Formats: sequence, C-alpha cells, structure tokens
Amino acid sequence: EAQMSFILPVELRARFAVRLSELYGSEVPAYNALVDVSAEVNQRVMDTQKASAERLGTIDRVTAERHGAIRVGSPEELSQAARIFGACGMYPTGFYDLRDAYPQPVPVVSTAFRPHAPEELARNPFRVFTSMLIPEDRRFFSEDQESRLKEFLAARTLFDDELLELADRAEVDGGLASADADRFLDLAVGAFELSDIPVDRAWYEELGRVSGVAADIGGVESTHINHLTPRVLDIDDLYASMQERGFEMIAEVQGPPGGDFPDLLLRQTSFRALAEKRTFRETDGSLSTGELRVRFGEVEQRGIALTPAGRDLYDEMVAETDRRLVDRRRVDPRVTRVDVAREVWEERCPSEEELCRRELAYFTYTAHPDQKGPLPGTFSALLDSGHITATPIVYEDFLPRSAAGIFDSNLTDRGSKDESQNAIERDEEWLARAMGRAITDPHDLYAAQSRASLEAAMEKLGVSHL
Ligand code: OOG
Ligand code: NI
Repeated sequence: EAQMSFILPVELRARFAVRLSELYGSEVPAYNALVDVSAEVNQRVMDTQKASAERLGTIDRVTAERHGAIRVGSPEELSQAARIFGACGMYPTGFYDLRDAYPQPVPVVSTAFRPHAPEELARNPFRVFTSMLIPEDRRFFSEDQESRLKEFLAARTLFDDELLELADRAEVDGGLASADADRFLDLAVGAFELSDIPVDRAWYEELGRVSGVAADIGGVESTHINHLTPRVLDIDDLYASMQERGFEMIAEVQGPPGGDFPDLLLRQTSFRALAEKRTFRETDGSLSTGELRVRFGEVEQRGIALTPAGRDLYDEMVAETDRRLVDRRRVDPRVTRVDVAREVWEERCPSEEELCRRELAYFTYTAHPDQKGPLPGTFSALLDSGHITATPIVYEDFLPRSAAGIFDSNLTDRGSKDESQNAIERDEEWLARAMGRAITDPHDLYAAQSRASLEAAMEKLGVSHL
C-alpha cells in the first residue's frame, strides 16, 4: 500500500519544507534555537489572544510556515529552479528589483515561488525568494568581470538531469509515485546543501568587493539555502526573547512598527550572519581553511495584504518616516527609526475597519443571513448592519525594502556601485521570458480571493448586485 501511494504537490511541498528545515538546522544550529523560540512565542500569543491569534492563519499553518531564500546566477539556473518548485506547486509570483534598493543595492532581480490557491496556502504556504544575478549591469560589473562570471556560471551544474526529469514528471502528472517522490526530495534537498568544494579565494574576494551577494552566487560552485525563515505571531516578543538568550540580533525589526496598529504586510528581523568554515583554494593552488559569513537566521510576522492604494499609503508613511528621521537625528542622534515610525503611524495609519471601508487592504467576507433587520443594498451598509463581516487576507509576499535592510545589516562589506554607468533594463516581462514562465502579480491573487468571497456572501444573502 505504502509504495502504491501517489504524492501530490502539496505533500511534496510540505515534505520539502520539513527536509530543508532539518538540513538547515544541521548546518546552522542557531536556526533550531530560532525555531524553538518562535514556537514558544506563538504558544504565548495563543494563550493570551485565544481565537483572534489565528485570524491570519491557523496555528498549524503558522507553526509549519517557512520561507527560504536562494540565489542563482543565470536565466538557465532560474528556469531549472522553477521546474523543481513547480513540482511542489510553487509558482513565480511578484517581481523585485533589488539593484536600486535602499539602503543596500544588490545586483539581482528576484521573484518568489509560492502556492496560489487559498486552500493550498492554508495547507502549506512554503515559499522561496529566488534572486538571480545580473552580470550585465555595468554599475556593478565590468565587461571583463561579466565575461568571467558567465564563464564560471556556464561551467557549473546546480541541478542534475535526474532531479529535473523527476520535477517535470511531477508537474505533468500532478504528483509522483511514493518511491519517486522520495528520490525527488533527496535530490532536491541535496541541491541546496552547503557544498565543500573549495572556494577560489581571489575570485570570491574580487566579487565580494562588488557585492557580498555576487560573491555568494558567482564565487562558489553550487547554490545553497541562504536562510530559512519561521513565522511568529509577535515579532517584538521574539526579538526580546532571542536577545535574552544571548543571540546578537540586527539593530531593529524591519517593516512597519509594532504597537496598537493593524499588522500591515510584513515585519522581519534576523540574528547576524554566523561564521561558517569553508575550504579555500589560494592563488598558489594550495588549500586552506577559512570562514565565510553569509547565512543568517531570519524570522517574520505577517500582516494584512494591502491593495495598490493601501500600498501607496504605506510607502508614503515609510517615506515620511525617512524624512523625519533625518531631521530628528540632527537634534538627537539616538532617535531610532522605530520611534519615528510610531509617530507617523500614530498620525496616519488607518484602523482595520478603515482599511476595509476605504479598500486599502484585502479582506474575505462572511455572510450572516440570520442577522436581524432589513437587508441593505450597499456594501458599506451591509457591513454596518452586520449582514457581512470582513476578515483580513494575510500578506503572502515580500517587501524589497526589508530584504535590502536585512542584506545591509548582514553584509560586512557594502560593496560598490558606479552610479555614473547606465542600468541595464531587467523588468518583470524580461524575467518571465528569460525563465520561460509567466510571473503572477500577487494583487491579482488577493483581489480574486476577495471578490470570490464577496460574491459567495452576496449569493448567501440573496443580494444580486451592490
Ligand atoms: C533574499 C532576501 C529576501 C526576504 O525575506 O525579504 C528575503 C536573500 O537574502 O537572498 O528573503
Ligand atoms: Ni527572507
């Protein structure tokens, strides 16, 4: 019976996440501590907030929830990674250009592979933020470096044929027979293991002077999980608890401030990248042991997904925070970004109710046909009368600004970028074509989910249009 069973993409995805978590925990033991503390924090929130703790995802989902980050060097490598994720029901979603990111530009463009359907997300939302190097961008690399990078990348194999064939089969057949699934997972997880192939020190250091991320991609023979991120229900508690245990955390939590505001989008923090032993090949050909600091432990708290109008408002609040921070620091250099963000949020952040009424965030709707009183004919009156209630949709994507903030706090070298050179155009359409797969706009997914639930609620109430 066991070897007859057929493993669906959702199960491949769940097992993939568990296996990567085991792998990463064995490579970076501090990650295990982060996962333990996350579980404690989540239990505390469940105990104190009871049912409302699960508004943005059940505790089972949140406990299993991880995102990973990987980095690849070329469209070919990206399209191969896409086949592996495709087997697990994870599709390219969203486009992020980190080349102009503040406070730390990074020579990559990125997308996230994740499930799309709400049921799939509820069962296992595993997502992988995947960045691809842009060696053609002259602001970062010279022509000579570009050609050496391309030569280096063309000579390596990240994913072998057997793995890619199994991935394709899983995608076409909608799953794999049990034995094939085991083999697929062994090979897929193995592809993201830290390799002990010696690192060419001169080459790695040359790339590192451009960007630590460039060195991490183009200076080594294989790819690896850069970080694996658990989800917590209270990131301020997590931050304090990790510090109490003696972990050196980055300066602050990235993203919106904590406090009595609706949870918007995404808040993230991390412990600092740890030194890991690697073997280096020196210029004279000899081998030596050294250390690299590239892998860190990140953790996140997820909030409400914002509509484009809500996102504009969020971006304005962030910009206002930046402006005020500069002014404040002239007077008092100890003022933190979080202090200033709290002030701005105090003045401008809408309540959850307003986010819904002003269509600044995405919600699903539940009908209450037994609600007393006449059935009103407008959306907002249905909310007033209690015939419809709104539940926030959780943000399933990423914030480039937080990503860049995390890069910034973890890179020892700021790298270099020559702003006198022209950028090469690398937009979403280009990336989709290069990868050979469509990239889905996350807004389309949230909007469709919200619309479907509103239509179902209207039908239940017998309201034909609003
Ligand atoms: C990816 C950084 C982006 C996040 O959580 O924003 C990311 C990387 O470090 O390669 O994972
Ligand atoms: Ni991350």
